[in-house]
Amino acid sequence: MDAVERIVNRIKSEEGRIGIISHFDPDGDAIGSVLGMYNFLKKFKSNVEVILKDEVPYLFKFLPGSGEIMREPDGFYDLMLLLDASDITRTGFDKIEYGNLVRIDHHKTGTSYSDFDYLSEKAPSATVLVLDILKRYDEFAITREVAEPLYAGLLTDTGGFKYGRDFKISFEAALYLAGKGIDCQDIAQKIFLRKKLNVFKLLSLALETLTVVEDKIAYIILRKEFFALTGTDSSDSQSFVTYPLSVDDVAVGIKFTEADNNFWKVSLRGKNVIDLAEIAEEFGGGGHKNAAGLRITGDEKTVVNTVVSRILKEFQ
Ligand SMILES: [Mn+2]
Repeated sequence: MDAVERIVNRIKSEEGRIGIISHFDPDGDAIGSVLGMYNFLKKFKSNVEVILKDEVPYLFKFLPGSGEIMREPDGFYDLMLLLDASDITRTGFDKIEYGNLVRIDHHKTGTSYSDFDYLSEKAPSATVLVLDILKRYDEFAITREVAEPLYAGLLTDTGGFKYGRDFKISFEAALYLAGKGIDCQDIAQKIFLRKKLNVFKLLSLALETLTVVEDKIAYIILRKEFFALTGTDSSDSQSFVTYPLSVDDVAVGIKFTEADNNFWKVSLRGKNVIDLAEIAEEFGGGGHKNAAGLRITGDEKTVVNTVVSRILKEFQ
């Protein structure tokens, strides 16, 4: 029995409460994974819940089921499915009660929880791993409202099919999902072409901070005041790290976001030159080779200097 079959049997045999959960600050893949799984399992189980700590960003609210997401766990879950998250602490909840925890994820780093875990860092998105499981469970139940969130996760984690380790996996999954009645153009338009004007005002402030270091690293800084000035929040800047990464010759793009006074969220994106997951891990973060994140405390200058000089070391 392979991992996919083990996990399918585990879910099928569960007669109690099933929880589906992912990381805080959810991105397209986190939301796509939990909603794809949820919309599918609802067809077979009466006791399934989906839980995310933070609100679904505006751009993903069109995904079917997004209005049914709970904002905190409610009691004991016999089976908890942790999707697109390297560790249960990434859910952002202090206390979650469960009998069995199963992790389905494509992050390079993280914790293994059970014999039913399905982990593959080759997968371009966690939604592709969810798709593997649902195909084996019952292909005929992969309807449009299941396929749409799964496609959204694949589309966003690959940056619109720009990033990935094995594009064959991405395109095969995309082709399969496109055959399930979804409108790929409409989904792409809704996710990439619906920015509010104040998001551009935020971007304009962020781009004023764009700095290139030794033609290898470029970064932008999102100060707390920028969000207040433009009436935005950090979820509006999820894709901004693409701008420093887009600078010619630069190998690493960084986005520093001030979450609270002296508390920073740092996003790292790469062009397949150095392993950013390893660097993020040194700071207690994690991720993938070309897309990783970490959190760090300090004043702006110190934080920027610490992260930039650590990455620069990789080029010496
Ligand atoms: Mn992901």
